Amino acid sequence: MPHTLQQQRVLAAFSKAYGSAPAVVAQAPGRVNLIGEHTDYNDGYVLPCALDFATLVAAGKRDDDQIHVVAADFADAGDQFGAALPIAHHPQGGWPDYVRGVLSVLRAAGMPACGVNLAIAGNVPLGAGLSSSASLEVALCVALRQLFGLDQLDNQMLARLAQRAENEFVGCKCGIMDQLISACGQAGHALLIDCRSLASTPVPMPAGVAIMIVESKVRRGLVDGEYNLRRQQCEAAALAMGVSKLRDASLPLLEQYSATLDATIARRARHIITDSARAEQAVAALASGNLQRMGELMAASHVSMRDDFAITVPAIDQLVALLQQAIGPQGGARMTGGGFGGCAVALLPAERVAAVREHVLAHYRSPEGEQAVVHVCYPAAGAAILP
Ligand code: GAF
Repeated sequence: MPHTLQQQRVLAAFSKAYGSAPAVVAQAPGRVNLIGEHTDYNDGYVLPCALDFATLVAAGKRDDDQIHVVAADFADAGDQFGAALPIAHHPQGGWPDYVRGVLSVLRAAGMPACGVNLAIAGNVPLGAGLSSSASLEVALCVALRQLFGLDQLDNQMLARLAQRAENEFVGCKCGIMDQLISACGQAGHALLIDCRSLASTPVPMPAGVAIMIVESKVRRGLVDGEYNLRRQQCEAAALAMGVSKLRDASLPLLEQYSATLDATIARRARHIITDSARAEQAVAALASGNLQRMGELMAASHVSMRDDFAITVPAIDQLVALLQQAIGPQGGARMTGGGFGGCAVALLPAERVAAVREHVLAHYRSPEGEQAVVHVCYPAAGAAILP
């Protein structure tokens, strides 16, 4: 049982707050995306893995119609609100709005107006771009589905509801990748997800290949505004080229519009078209264990995020360059996630991990002078009820 410590923490927080044991404990993992960034809301391809870091939610029914929440990772900070719709935002925003958002969409999807006690604990690094918020949303959905027997909601539907909570309640217009991989991840595999149909193809991680995640410690400030702006720019590009989503565009089509498209909008579109194609191409590279090809695709993806999509920052560029230098031709590295800080992901032969880790710890410093934090991860299974 990989989450024993987190399970103990969430059970302790629940019993301290409510004086009883929960009826249900659910877990949902964070994620790392190997390649295909910002392609999800353009109906393109992504290639993420669920991580062996997770958020756990303990839940039990109450006799009234109030929702009570405690968060062990925020010094047992709490929130309380009524289950009756409409559910209002928390006056200070922050993590309570993810809980309120999920309750709001679940109530609309058939959850009764019954009170619930909730406790939350986890070990997904917060604010590092590893989808701690999606893992919280999905863990809440899975716990409440079980508590109220909402069996008509399959994992894909839960992922959609969690995404809706973030889009409509929290206000980040994210795509489906983070919630879907958290709900549907498969141990030992990345998933190639077609974000139009939501069909996913499991891609086994080749034996002897390590996934390294390196936290840059660059704080991701004002990210939602930039994220939503990228989404608007992609929509503008699709509209200008007469397609419903950039998934339906191509480099030749982009070329046809080169004289009339705004240069920034054209670069945003080029990133989406090429990175979605790279996600598809990465499947063959991984399947044949071709780390050199995978490294080339990851390097091209990083350049595209830096120059065309403009979502990297100098410290992340430096971190990725250090990783690429230390890894050499057998493997590669790129920024992963929404951008403007967060983490780099690297794929490399397992026997190179110690040397690469040492190189990065010795040579990288964030703008505030912090060392990187290095994790070696194993692709985990998606969300589940814990025994
Ligand atoms: C964030 C979003 F939540 C995802 O939907 C995705 O767009 C990602 O950024 C970039 O690939 O994690």
